[in-house]
Amino acid sequence: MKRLLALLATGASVVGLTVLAGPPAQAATGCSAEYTITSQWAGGFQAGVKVTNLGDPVSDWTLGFTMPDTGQKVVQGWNATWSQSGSAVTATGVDWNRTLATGASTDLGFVGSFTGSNPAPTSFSLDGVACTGSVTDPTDPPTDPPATGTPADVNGQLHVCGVHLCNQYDRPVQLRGMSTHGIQWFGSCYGDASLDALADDWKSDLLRVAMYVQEDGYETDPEGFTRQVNRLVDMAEARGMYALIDFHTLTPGDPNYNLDRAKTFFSSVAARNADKKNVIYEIANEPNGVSWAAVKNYAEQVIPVIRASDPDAVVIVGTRGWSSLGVSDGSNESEVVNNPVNAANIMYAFHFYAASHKDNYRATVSRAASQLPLFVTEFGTVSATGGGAVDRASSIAWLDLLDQLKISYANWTFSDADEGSAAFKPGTCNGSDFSSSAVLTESGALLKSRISTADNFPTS
Ligand code: IDC
Repeated sequence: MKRLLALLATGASVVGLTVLAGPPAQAATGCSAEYTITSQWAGGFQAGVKVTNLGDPVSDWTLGFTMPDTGQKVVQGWNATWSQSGSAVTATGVDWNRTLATGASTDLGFVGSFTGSNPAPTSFSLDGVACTGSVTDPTDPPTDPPATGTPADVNGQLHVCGVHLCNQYDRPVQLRGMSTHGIQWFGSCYGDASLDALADDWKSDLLRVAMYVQEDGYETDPEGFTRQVNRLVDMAEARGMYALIDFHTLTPGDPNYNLDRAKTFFSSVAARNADKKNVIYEIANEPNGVSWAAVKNYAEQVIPVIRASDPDAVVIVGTRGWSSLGVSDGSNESEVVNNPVNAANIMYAFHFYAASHKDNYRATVSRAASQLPLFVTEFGTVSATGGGAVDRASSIAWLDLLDQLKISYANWTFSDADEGSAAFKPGTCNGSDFSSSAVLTESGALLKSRISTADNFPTS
């Protein structure tokens, strides 16, 4: 209505109706900016800016602010395109936050450097209008007292509601946790001490159990690997974490190659764990070099096997192009939207590696999230090889996006593999310390700091 009035007031022609010019319409403007230094070290710092649009909807917005000290510089930012000229800093929205509705917020961040002091910036403005507003969101639900109990106790049996993962109160939740590495290689990383640390120190909501099928995995000893998976399901349950049972197909990329094995495996684990509330099934890690139609066919044969024993559990289906919703194969989410798996209570997997997969993948996720229930069952902070340097800016942009969209995630990997994606330094799993910061890699420290913040799961 407001927009129509604005159009009328400018004398525009609306469905054949011409109204003569009245006084020019004044767009409502206003914003608030909350600046927080999240960490600081000698000569450097990391800061976040939460920008809230308090005026009419804006698109292609620019945030501006002034650095009070001449030595303060933005080094690398995320969730916006950043630039600095002298003391003036600007940040413009990227694909997925380019438009801000009235009352909408977006969280931006950057790593900065300083030489003298590091005071908070001043003169925040949105599209040139000073951000003097304060934020009170009347739509914020009344805050429940913080839920007590473990993630699995508080949330109970999960189910899919609309595009979200919902808890026993039918409210959307985001689970944040870690994935094992291949359990055929890193068994020593999954004992009582490490899982205590994951539950108690990391406050992880879930453990993804990556059971490779090839590469000396399940196909070499079906019963032994089934037992190992069940043991980890029990260990997660004892600590109040969800367990995501990952049938870790990778090469060959056509999941139908393992169809019989999948049926045998899932019929066994679903029967054995049917009464548990903490189990989620992921039926194919990363289909690749295969059509969506073939993946869908596989899913429609495996899901009924699970449902026959465990009718109410959430099942996650891998997507084409290494679970990229097809993007890594030159496609996109529309192939799934137009031809969804014929089953209820399911979600679709999306995977990314932050140093390899950036804005166009984020744009896909932000678009697809309103149409498909998505679960990031695996992601890395490094390149798609699982190695290389942590891409901090891209990782934070991804994590912020997932938080904003309430998309659950598991990070690759809770292990001491000698590669950048591992959370622990090599050799950690031979020892008994899984808690001190000395055993964490850069990736592990980043993920622990993100996962361990309060969940605030809704309970009514
Ligand atoms: C990688 C491991 C690496 C191992 C390789 C092959 O990090 O140690 O040698 O698999 O088994 C995935 C896969 C996941 C990969 C990971 C990193 O799901 O199995 O792990 N990755 O390459 N998809 C994209 C990246």
